Amino acid sequence: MPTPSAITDIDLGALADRIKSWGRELGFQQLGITDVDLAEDEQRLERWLADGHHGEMQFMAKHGRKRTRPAELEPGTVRVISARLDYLPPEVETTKVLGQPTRAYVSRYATGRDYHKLMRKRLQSLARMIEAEVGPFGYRAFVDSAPVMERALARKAGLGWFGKNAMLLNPKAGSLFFLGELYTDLPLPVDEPFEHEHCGSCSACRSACPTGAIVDDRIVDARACISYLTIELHGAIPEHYREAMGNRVFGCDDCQLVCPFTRFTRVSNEVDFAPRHDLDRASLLSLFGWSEEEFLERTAGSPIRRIGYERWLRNLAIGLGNAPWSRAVEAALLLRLAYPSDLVREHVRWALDRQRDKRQATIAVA
Ligand code: B12
Ligand code: SF4
Ligand code: SF4
Repeated sequence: MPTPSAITDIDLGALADRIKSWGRELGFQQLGITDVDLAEDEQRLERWLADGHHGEMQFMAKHGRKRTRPAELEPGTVRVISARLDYLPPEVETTKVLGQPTRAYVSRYATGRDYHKLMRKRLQSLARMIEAEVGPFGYRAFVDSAPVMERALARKAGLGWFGKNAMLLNPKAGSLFFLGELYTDLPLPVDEPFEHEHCGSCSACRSACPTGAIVDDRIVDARACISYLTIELHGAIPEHYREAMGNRVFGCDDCQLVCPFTRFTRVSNEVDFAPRHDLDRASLLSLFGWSEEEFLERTAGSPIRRIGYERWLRNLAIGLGNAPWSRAVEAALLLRLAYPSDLVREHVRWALDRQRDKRQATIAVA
């Protein structure tokens, strides 16, 4: 943080109100302010790590307590401004695509442009607006880019509660939103933490999770989560999860789509989040047919780019293995049998075996 703030003559309560209204002008749907005490969340995180739920995500373990102690990450931090940005584009189908096994399901946060840059820019604009009012002050903007405990901070800042699916849920907006933060040295008044838990006796998310990744209320074992398997995991996807993945080729939304609060989702008209290249509706075959050049060109600026072409083919091969038998699917898979990557070839072989089994079953019935 650049300099300690000269805060002596500032009405901090009025400033907090203005920060929230500037945030909304900038396009955020909600902002809240919290202190930096995450002692309870720290214990839960340590338990989660000790249980190995982070799998290969070493970035979750390697920063010591910086994740749960904001002032250790950014010295001087006494408050965190937490911001929510809704992302579901209008007229985008969800469950319908999931139910069509020849189409690819890309998690709805990822069909348009990546959110990180957009959100960070807005948080920086917010900081500049504050600076124009109070002069130089210490701050740093984060969007899932550093060891920050975003959901725990958001809950403390009053933005929502932890659903049984571990998502931060807002009673009036569901959970299809991103979170970002401004760490600051301004001793702003804090908001009431969100204490009320609205899940009640519902457990729809736990029953709906295709791979049983929600191992307890509010606890996701990432190693079983389709989001982790398709985005974070670098190697082979364990075979026992492949069938359950269905046509989900990048991320997974099931535990949110079944949630009764998702009906309160407010659609977003952000141009950046509008689906590109039909990623909200494309067939598995058309995406599997993309060349590497096409992949690189069409995923420029998209969250999908991060996984690279090899893992993209790996994920799509699983989707095709799960699709109903067709000559076209078998032919497309056969073409990839010579692809120069063991990872891709192994998933293609698995998919071809599934397709052949289904072909034989089809012939037997006929
Ligand atoms: C690692 C990670 C993942 C991992 C692990 C997920 C997980 N549940 O931890 C994987 C790859 C699986 C993943 C998947 C997804 N992720 Co993610 N992920 C993260 C990341 C980087 C860290 C999360 C973390 O700290 N996990 C550790 C666990 C221990 O913390 P936690 O999940 O917050 O759990 C808390 C609760 O379990 C709670 N808890 C447990 N028991 C109890 C009891 C009580 C009484 C209370 C109050 C709390 C409580 O304690 C924990 C700490 O407080 C954050 C960004 C960030 N820097 O924070 C994004 C983030 C959480 N992910 C996000 C999204 C959108 C997703 C997906 C929806 C993407 C997709 N569609 O595929 C899925 C959803 C899966 C799910 N149901 O959680 C958003 C969530 C927004 C929201 N509304 O909640 C975040 C915040 C990114 C962002 N900037 O917007 N993710
Ligand atoms: S994102 Fe999908 S796999 Fe992960 S916990 Fe939710 S429903 Fe389960
Ligand atoms: S589906 Fe039910 S239990 Fe799960 S988060 Fe939503 S309200 Fe809570």
